[in-house]
Amino acid sequence: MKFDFTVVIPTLNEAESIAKMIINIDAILKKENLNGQILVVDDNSTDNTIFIVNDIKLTHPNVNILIRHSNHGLSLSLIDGFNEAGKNSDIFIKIDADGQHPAEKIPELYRKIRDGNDIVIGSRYIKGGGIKNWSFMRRVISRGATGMARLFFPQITDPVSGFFAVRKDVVHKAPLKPKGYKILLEILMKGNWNTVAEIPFIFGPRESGESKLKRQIIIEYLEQLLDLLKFRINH
Ligand SMILES: Nc1nc2c(ncn2[C@@H]2O[C@H](COP(=O)(O)OP(=O)(O)OP(=O)(O)O)[C@@H](O)[C@H]2O)c(=O)[nH]1
Ligand SMILES: [Mg+2]
Repeated sequence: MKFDFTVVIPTLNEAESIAKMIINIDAILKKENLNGQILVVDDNSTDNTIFIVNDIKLTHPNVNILIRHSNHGLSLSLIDGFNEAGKNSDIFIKIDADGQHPAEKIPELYRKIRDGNDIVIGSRYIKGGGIKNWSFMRRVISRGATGMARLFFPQITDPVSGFFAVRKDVVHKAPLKPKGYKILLEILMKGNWNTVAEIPFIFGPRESGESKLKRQIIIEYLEQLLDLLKFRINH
């Protein structure tokens, strides 16, 4: 079956929120009459995530799960997820499982791609966007991370957002590096795109479950920036 787009949700032990997330997205798609599928890309969670998604799958033919047994990691999961999604759709929308990204904005992300944009980014830093309930320290780190990425893309306010839509052609064959957390930055740097748009969103607090954000991720991010700098110099 062919779908107009795939909503890709990476998961690692998100049993507390995944059912709510899928049901909410599915309801939005139905309400807006959109022919989208939902693909969970799970890194072999040790909680009930897989069981819960498989259960929903029984009654929702547009819901699927890809379970990864090796080479765990967020970016690698998304690359695999895009490959899987590309088998029956040409537009991918990435959203987190923990309720921090507003699923109500999925139709707008999709429509803006359909209007001709190659990438549409949910931005925390344009008018109407923002961040809720973050500690001072996390705001500072996030601002720093975003500021460094903006040196590469001054026209984009949130090049490290985790909430975005992209055309298959942009990522297909792009030499994306599987390391790190910031896949959008890789896509912007190495993907095959011409037009990008941003829409505002409020990054809410994690609704439940545990954060996977570790200190290691900051080091990986700096490595990623260095790699992208080399890439930019060589291309
Ligand atoms: N498949 C897969 N998913 C992951 C991995 N790490 C994180 N995720 C998922 O990626 C999304 C983002 O991870 P979070 O831990 O929420 O990161 P964050 O939003 O920056 O941090 P918090 O604000 O603390 O939630 C969530 O849906 C996670 O379940 C991973 O290694 N593999
Ligand atoms: Mg989160």
